[in-house]
Amino acid sequence: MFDKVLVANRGEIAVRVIRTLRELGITSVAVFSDLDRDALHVRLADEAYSLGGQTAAESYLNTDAILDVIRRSGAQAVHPGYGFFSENADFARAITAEGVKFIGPPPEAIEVMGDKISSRLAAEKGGVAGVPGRSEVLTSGDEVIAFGEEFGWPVAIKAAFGGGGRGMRVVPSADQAAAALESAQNEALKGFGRSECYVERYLTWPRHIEMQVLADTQGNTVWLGERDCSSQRRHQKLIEESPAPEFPDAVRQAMGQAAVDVSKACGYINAGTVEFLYQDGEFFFLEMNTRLQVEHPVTEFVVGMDLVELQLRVAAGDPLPFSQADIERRGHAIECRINAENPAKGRFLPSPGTITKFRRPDGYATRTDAGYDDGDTVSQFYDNLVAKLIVWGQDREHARRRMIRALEETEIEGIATTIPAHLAILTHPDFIAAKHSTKWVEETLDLSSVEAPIKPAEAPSDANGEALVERQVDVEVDGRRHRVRLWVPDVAPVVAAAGVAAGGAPRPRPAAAAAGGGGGAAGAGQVAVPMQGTIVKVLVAKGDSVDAGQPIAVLEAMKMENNVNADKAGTVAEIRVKAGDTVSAGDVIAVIE
Ligand code: MV4
Repeated sequence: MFDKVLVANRGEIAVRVIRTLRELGITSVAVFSDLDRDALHVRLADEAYSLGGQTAAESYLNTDAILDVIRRSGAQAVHPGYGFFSENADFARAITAEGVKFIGPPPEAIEVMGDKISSRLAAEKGGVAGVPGRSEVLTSGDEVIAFGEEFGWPVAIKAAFGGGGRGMRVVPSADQAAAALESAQNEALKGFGRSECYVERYLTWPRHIEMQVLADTQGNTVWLGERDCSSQRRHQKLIEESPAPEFPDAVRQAMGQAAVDVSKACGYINAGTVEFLYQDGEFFFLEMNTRLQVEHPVTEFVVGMDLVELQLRVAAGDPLPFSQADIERRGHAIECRINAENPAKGRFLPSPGTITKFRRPDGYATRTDAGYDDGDTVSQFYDNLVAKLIVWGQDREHARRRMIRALEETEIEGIATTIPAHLAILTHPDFIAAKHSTKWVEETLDLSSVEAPIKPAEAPSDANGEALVERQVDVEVDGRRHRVRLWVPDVAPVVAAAGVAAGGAPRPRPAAAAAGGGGGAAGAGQVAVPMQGTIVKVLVAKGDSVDAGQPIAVLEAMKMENNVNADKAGTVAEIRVKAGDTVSAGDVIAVIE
């Protein structure tokens, strides 16, 4: 086994890997960007080295900086986590060339599975059916039409080097084929640097079920169990569970064997996940993820294993300590991804900022994998996953109720989170009855009444037009404790600032933008940004007259653009930012008189 392992990641997954390293007595080496100098993964690691830089490209994706830390620290292996270098064959080769182990699959397997056409071919070689389609690069709209005429409409055009649904086009009929192919190719070229696309039959109401596999260097490959990841929106998973509900054991066994066959067909070693679409009792190979996934803890709970420990063991050359027949699955596990996003009205707007309070849930079979603690800042430059809540129960209903209890117990202040959306999903009759598919959150679930967790949907003001902020106060009435919400004048700006800022979702709502101003200046002409981000564009100039609610600037945070609006009508007296400037929650960017 290794003595020292470098974790080339940040946030909850770095924390999760560091914990197992500690348990195994292996020295952990963290790396960090300038923004993460005091991050939780850095605080928990045995050693930590600066990579410099702020953005992912400048820090966690800086190969030279990481190679330099490997040399200086003397680490014998690198755990890449997910994202960043986890599916980068060149990085795996670069560290292998230095005699350092990549804790993941061989680079050749990463490459085969990174190209969706070659991964379809690998599955075919393993005798596993993909969604009916053509494993060839499309060269004309006519080929799409020929396929649609033969297999029926709609069809899906997908980017060969894409994944995660980006670059996918659903084509309902022949007349739209040529235009859809062209736009898919353009998006693929822009997003992935490669324009190749292929065509498949489009399944209209599938469930997304994925199978965890594990392979050692002695030729043993096993499947551990499936995860149902059908609760998602815009291809971002919200809730995952295992076992998949209403999933016959005969299908599970067949899917497990299919996942093993696909893995063997590409020479897979280490932990991996084979994704399938499941519809009308049939499953089809979709793609293989050649990394440890975000949702791996639900499998850990059900099989009672530490997947990171097993990754380390097989990377060190040890055989798997069990065979397929030894693997038992017990009970049911559910994971909720707590993102720094405001789910109000189903919009899921990014909500970076400082976490002023974080109370984790506790209790039986309740696990929190968080990348942050109280006082830590969720930066606009990285993933907005703050924490994962994972619970186990003896069956699905016990796990569901335990998750609701755990979510209700969780207190996060200073940023908005997806917790209200999770509660809406977990208490919905369709989820309870397991009638949800991949489209359910977006097409059926009604989140219109979900409110921002920190701040009311409208920032109210009193009769004098003075800004009000929300406060929670505990009162006792006849000995019974009640929590009440009060909207009061903002007399304690330092405490109020972060909470109000995070709830201040940007939309044409006069008081909202300025409510982030920390100084309680709503309606006073101090236009403040509601969240940390980068100014993309300034839309007005000094001397312009503006209406209340008129956009003043465009702010980008976590890859989404948001308008920052005038809090009152008047004349622009001052503009304090220009395109490219980085701003913090509450910064005043313009003054209106
Ligand atoms: C599909 C599909 C239906 N038919 N392919 C989206 C993510 C990417 N991994 C593949 N995706 C899909 N491919 C065919 N032929 C529906 C989806 C899909 C989906 C898949 C998994 C999880 C969520 C999804 C949400 C929308 C569409």
